[in-house]
Amino acid sequence: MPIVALESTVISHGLPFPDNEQAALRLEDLVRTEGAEPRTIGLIAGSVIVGLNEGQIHRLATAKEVKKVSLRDLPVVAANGMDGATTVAATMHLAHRAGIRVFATGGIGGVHRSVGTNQTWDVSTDLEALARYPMVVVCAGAKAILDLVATREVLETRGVTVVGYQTDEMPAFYSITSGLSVDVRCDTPEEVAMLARSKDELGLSQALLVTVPPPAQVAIPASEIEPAIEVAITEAKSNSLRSAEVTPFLLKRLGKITGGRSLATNISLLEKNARVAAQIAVAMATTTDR
Ligand code: PSU
Ligand code: MN
Repeated sequence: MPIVALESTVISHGLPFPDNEQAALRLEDLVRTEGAEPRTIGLIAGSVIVGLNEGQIHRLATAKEVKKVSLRDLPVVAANGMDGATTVAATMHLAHRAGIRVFATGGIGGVHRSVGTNQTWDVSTDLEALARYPMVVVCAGAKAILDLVATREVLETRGVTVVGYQTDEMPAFYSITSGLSVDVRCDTPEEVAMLARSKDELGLSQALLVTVPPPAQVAIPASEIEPAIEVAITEAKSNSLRSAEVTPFLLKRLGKITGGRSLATNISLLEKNARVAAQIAVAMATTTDR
């Protein structure tokens, strides 16, 4: 059966209420429309749920005390019976463990920008997970708040094959272009399925990272979003934010600074990615049968 995993950090920490709950349910509907089964992943009272129900999605969209859960947090949240929203890294771990091969998100985490001449060493565990779990991960590239050049380099170092889906260039989350290369272009779900199959047959542990440009009607050129990103990063710095707080803070501030424009783009690209992931899952289910 074609299945698409979906993450929950974007619900609890990436989008504001009520957009987060609506988007989460809509992503599931879009996956079903394309003929696949959605499995939104998270933790409820310490239990891992692969396929949250509507009530559980509501809980993660509204509850105050939902921990952002990356790999290192998984045992802590599980052992302490807490609610947790899983990042790309933690979702990949749990989805892979459940035998799911395709996963859709918005933008992956990556290398955060240096502050002045200071390398912060804030590098998302998402990059580690992409090197470790052999899944197909569908995204709009890495989040634009990051150092995209450095993020691209780490993907290369860790042996992650980056696919441009109907593009020759890696998208930059809100923007269609980034100036960054992809390793290969695929124009159809079937091409991605074939590539995923060769990767698996070669015994590679890495994910196939399928990068999908945001829809043209809502994409924001880098020149327009960059000033807002710089303002948000300066604010994060003066608030001495660290670690897991940084990304949610920046996304929230960008939404405010752009008057909701970045939020609308974020939701649209999540929707597009969910559809493409479902189409790939369907293609993978049919090609393996042959
Ligand atoms: N994509 C979005 N919004 C998000 C995220 C992805 O459109 O909020 C989340 C993912 O869960 C990703 C996390 O794993 O942001 C990255 O967090 P960090 O930089 O702290 O690793
Ligand atoms: Mn981090």
